[in-house]
Amino acid sequence: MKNNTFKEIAEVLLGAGKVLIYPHINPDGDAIGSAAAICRTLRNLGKTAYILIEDEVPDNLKFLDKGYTTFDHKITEDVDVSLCVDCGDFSRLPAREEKFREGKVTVCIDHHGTTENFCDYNYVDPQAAATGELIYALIKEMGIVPDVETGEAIFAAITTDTGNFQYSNTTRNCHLIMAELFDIGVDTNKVSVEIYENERPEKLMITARAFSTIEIIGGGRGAVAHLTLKDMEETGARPFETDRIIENIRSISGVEYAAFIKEKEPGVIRVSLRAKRRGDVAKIAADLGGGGHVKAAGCTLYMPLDQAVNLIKEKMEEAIKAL
Ligand SMILES: [Mn+2]
Repeated sequence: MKNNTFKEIAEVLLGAGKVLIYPHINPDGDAIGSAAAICRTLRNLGKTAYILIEDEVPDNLKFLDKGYTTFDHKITEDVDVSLCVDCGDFSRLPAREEKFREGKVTVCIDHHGTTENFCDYNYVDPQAAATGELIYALIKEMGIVPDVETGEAIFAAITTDTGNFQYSNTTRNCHLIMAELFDIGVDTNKVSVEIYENERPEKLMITARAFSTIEIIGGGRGAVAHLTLKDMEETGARPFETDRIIENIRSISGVEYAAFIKEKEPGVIRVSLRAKRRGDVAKIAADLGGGGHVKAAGCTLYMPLDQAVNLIKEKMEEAIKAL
């Protein structure tokens, strides 16, 4: 699998009149930040550019969308370039695949290790903490100094995919880019407040409910929490507002394995698993028909909630014994 160069991809974009940008489904900060940064850059160059989405942009990322995103496949015809960002295969843009293929040239910029070269031009770097890092390099290769708004989008991409520079994927390059963003005048505190201190009370209510169910198992090395459908209804929380609960559970001192178990529908249970230092949750998830990474994985179980909680506790106890 061979990457194209940023120079080759920069030339493709500079030669295009109309570009549609494709972030992955359930878009996160990296997907939206990367897409917004390149969309802004292309528009600044006088090109027609939109971000074609199939899911709502999460509330705390809406500030990045300055009229870039659209659900409308007819927004522009004769697309020169279909550019997918932070997204490595058609299963991550299912409702947009046909439109994506309509582009005269297809380009993929991504950092997922599982991404195969599936476009005409590809740049996939699993060492990059965020696709935003790659988009930043591409913009510079286009000969452009990013403006403040572009810089804010790049910051959003990198801060969210690195757990605000805490995760093991954080590199010197992430911090070098931050230094350059300061040089162009990005107010990182302002953007951080938008992303991280912009929650609805309902999110805190549902988080409190999940916390109240925390069980410590395996002699302190495991923690499990759960939520029922009723919890979601009574608090009025939105589905994505429980996304970060699992990281909070993992943050407990001494915990190596964390699980967050959520009833999506009666008998349909979504399980999120995390490992801290030594554990491997990919194995547990795969055993249960799911998948993911060594430190972050998940699966769906088709059984009553209490049964799912017990099953996960058993699996975790086993894994903790093997630590
Ligand atoms: Mn990413």
